Formats: sequence, C-alpha cells, structure tokens
Amino acid sequence: MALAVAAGERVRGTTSPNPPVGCVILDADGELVGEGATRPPGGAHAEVVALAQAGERARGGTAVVTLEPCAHHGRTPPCTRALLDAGLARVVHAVSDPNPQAAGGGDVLRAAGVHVESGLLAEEVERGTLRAWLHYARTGRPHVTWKYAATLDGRVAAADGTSRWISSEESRAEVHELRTKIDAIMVGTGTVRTDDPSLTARATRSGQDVTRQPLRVVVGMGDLPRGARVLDDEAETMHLRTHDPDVVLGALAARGVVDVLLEGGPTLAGAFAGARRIDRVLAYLAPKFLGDGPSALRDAGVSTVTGAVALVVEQVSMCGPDVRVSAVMPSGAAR
Ligand code: AOF
Ligand code: ZN
Repeated sequence: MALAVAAGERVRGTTSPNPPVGCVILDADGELVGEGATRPPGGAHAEVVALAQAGERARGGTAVVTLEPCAHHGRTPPCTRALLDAGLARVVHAVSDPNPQAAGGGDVLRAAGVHVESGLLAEEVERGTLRAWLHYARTGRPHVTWKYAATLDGRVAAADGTSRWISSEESRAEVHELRTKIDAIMVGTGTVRTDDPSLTARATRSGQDVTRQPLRVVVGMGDLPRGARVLDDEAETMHLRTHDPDVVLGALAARGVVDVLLEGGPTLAGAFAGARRIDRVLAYLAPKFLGDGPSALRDAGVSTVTGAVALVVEQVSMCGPDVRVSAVMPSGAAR
C-alpha cells in the first residue's frame, strides 16, 4: 500500500477532477508485477494502468489500491470489470469511494468471489494523498489550504508594507514544489496590486521542469493593474469579481478544481476563515520580529476569545531556519 500511495503521489496535480489513485499488482506468489496511477481526466484509472503492466501474471494475484475500485461506466469502463477479467483473487483498498456514481466496487468484487479487504493505511490516505479529493467528493467544494509566511510575532509585512522576503529560501522553494501539486493558486486583488506576484510554479529544488502550471485565481471587485504579472502568458488566470467564498468555490468546482492554495492576503484569507472555508493551514514562521505591520489574517468575524477558530495541529517541522506548521479543521467542522 505504501508503494500504491507513492505511485498516486507522483501524479497528484495532474488528475483533477479525478483522484490521484495509485495501484500495485502482486502475482500469486506475492511478487510485484505491476504499478500504476490515474492518468489525466478521460484517461485510464490506476488499476487499468497497473494491470496492463502485469499482463497474464496478474491471474490469481492481488491488487492493492488507495481507493475502492470503481464499479461504474464513466469516461472509462469499470475497474471492477478489468480486475475480474484479469483474474485477481484478492483486492485490498485503503478508503471507500464516496462518489455515489462510482461506489460499490468492493461489493461487486465480493459478489464475484474476490477476497476484498479495506482500511489498510486508510488514515494516512485520508489525511494525505486523497485528502483534497475526498473533501471535494463529500462536500462538492474544492479543498482550501491557506498558506502564509509570517514572523514569530505574526506579521506578514513590515509597517511600510514591504514583505519580501519574510520566509527563508528553503521555505520558498518548498512552496514552489507545492504549487506543482495543486490545481489553483488564489490571491486577492490587493495582493496583486501590492506584491505583483507571478503565482507560477518554479520547481527550484528538484531542478525538474514544470510541465503544468496551476490556474491563477484573483478574487475581488477591483480591476487588475495593466501589466500585472498574473496577466502574462505563463499560466491561465481567472479574475472573479466577488467577495463571497462560496461563489468562488462554486466557480472553481465547476471547472474541476479540487485542490486550492490560498496565498493571501489577510483580507481574502479573513473572508475564507470567517466563512469556515479554510480546510488546512500551512504556516511558515520565520524566527524574526517586526513589531508592527499587518497580521496574517484580518477580520475573520471573531470578536471574542471564545469565538476563536480552533484547529488541530497535524505536523510541525523545520524548513531551513523556519518552523512549518500544518493544521487542519477538526474533522466534520466545515461540512
Ligand atoms: C478507480 N481508479 O484510478 C480512479 C477512480 O470519469 P471517470 O470514468 O474517470 O471516473 C471518475 C470517478 O472514478 C471519480 O470520481 C472517482 O469516483 C473514481 N476514480 N476510481 O477505480 C482510479 N481515479
Ligand atoms: Zn476505476
């Protein structure tokens, strides 16, 4: 299953609105004979890719897959059919498919005499590789990660408005890698005016070419300055003239966006936090003080301490000299 998770991870960012599923095939003796991951939308599912590699050696073997195999005829034929045709004896999956159209694959396989097990590494898959897609499949809304870089005293810019660079080079490189794995990057018109960010993914650490750029999304009523970097040809840009987070998320879901990175600024992040539409927070905290200047979040609709938005810390690690904190909404909080 760890290999299946890794296979799925390699295609994360290329499959939306489909999930980045991974699959491995073991032959009857337990030898690894096939591995695959979901192809871009309209293309083969993970099981089909892995079965093609395994060929006849799949007969009597085991398929290990991060998501329950689909039982439906969507843009591609059902994976249950492909698994049965290949003569698999056993199927192990991590999580069930919440998509009502595709669900029920486990039962279909069981009814056909296949030994089916579910739940292996389920928590890891739920929290990691399929987190955004499961959220999207269950709520109909894209998953939102709010990412910011602040000083230890919580400032995202100095008193004079300057903000380059709060976090370290290591942290910035990590964010660029992250951008290659998500569907869209979102900022407010204020950030475009003050920072003129390009919002493109430039994979600096691995040195790999970035073949696909996330959609750039700018939210707000104001016009974009002529010549703004987000208007260049490096990637597609969508300007949504609204302040309503649910209108934004509805427009993105309609385009098949599953996983969104909200990169600022404090006003837009505040609107999303106030509407309880932030699902995960990724904070890069630089060991510095500024003493003054804007804080990461503005006006989240909280006026008293008992109204604080509570999160659960999922991971704390170092990124160069900075502390990286990943925190999520308690499960079920933002349904
Ligand atoms: C699987 N294996 O690798 C993936 C699955 O439009 P389609 O035909 O591609 O079907 C998309 C749905 O299939 C998607 O919403 C999800 O429920 C499931 N994805 N299932 O067995 C895969 N990517
Ligand atoms: Zn399938």
